[in-house]
Amino acid sequence: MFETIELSISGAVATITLNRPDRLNAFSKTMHREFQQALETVASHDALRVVTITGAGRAFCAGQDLGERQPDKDSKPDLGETLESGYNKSLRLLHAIKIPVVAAVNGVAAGAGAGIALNCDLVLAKKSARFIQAFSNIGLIPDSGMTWYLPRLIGSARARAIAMLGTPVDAETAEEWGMIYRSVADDDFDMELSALVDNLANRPTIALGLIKKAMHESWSNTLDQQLDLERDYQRIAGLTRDFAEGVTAFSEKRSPRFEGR
Ligand code: T3D
Repeated sequence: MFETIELSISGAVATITLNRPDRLNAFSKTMHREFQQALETVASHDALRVVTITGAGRAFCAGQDLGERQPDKDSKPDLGETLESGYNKSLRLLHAIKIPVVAAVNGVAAGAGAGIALNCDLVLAKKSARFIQAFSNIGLIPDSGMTWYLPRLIGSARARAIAMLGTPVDAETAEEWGMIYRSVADDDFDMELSALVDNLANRPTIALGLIKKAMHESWSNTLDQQLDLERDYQRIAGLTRDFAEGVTAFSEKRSPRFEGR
């Protein structure tokens, strides 16, 4: 169905694989379109409880396909327009997904490739992976939300340095800095990923979706606004079957069987 990505759905778990390994999964025009279609499919699939995004081959994603940005002396590209219809549209779709999205960073994540990973809810990376704010190496500024996320995640000093210098950050350092959730030994990556995805898929999905939204909105809210938001979202969580099951399981001293409802 797709040329540049793979979308597989197995039970409650969807996996989107960026699939242009000979270009390190760089985003071509077709890939932008297909990635957006995959995100829309996932968002509208009621039975899903977790989504994973990963890369085929040795890389996660090398950002924009620079083969499509070769200089042309007669016309200059409008990168504002390509961002709006490409990464910005995708990231808005990604944030609107009501279930957890895991970035499984199997190798280098550069430019907007790093951006896509850091926009996901949890980032699990192989120890050998690197995150590169490659933008300034080619005369651009970080996009895909990186000027927003980086100072918040790792502090302004480090954010400015890696954005201006394009210095690669290895996965262990990324974890230490709070840029990603965890880095794991390459040999353990598949096992750790599957345990993480399995755990998420069996947790109370509606609550996880509300946690995702609440955490995201907290960046621009005052404490007072956030207390209001917690009141409203907790009201929704309190009406779910999973809340009833959680309390019943606690009283019966057994593990809860959450259904995501
Ligand atoms: O344009 C807009 O719409 C605005 C939005 C921009 C968003 C952005 O993402 S801008 C940043 C674009 N990305 C980059 O600048 C990263 C470029 N790539 C690299 O710096 C390096 O390839 C890596 C550090 C990612 C990996 O290095 P390495 O040594 O492991 O691999 P390599 O040998 O450089 O790459 C392997 C192949 O993939 C190679 O092709 P070849 O020689 O085997 O035919 C290389 O050209 C290709 N490749 C890697 N990155 C890209 C790419 N081809 C097209 N576009 C790429 N981004």
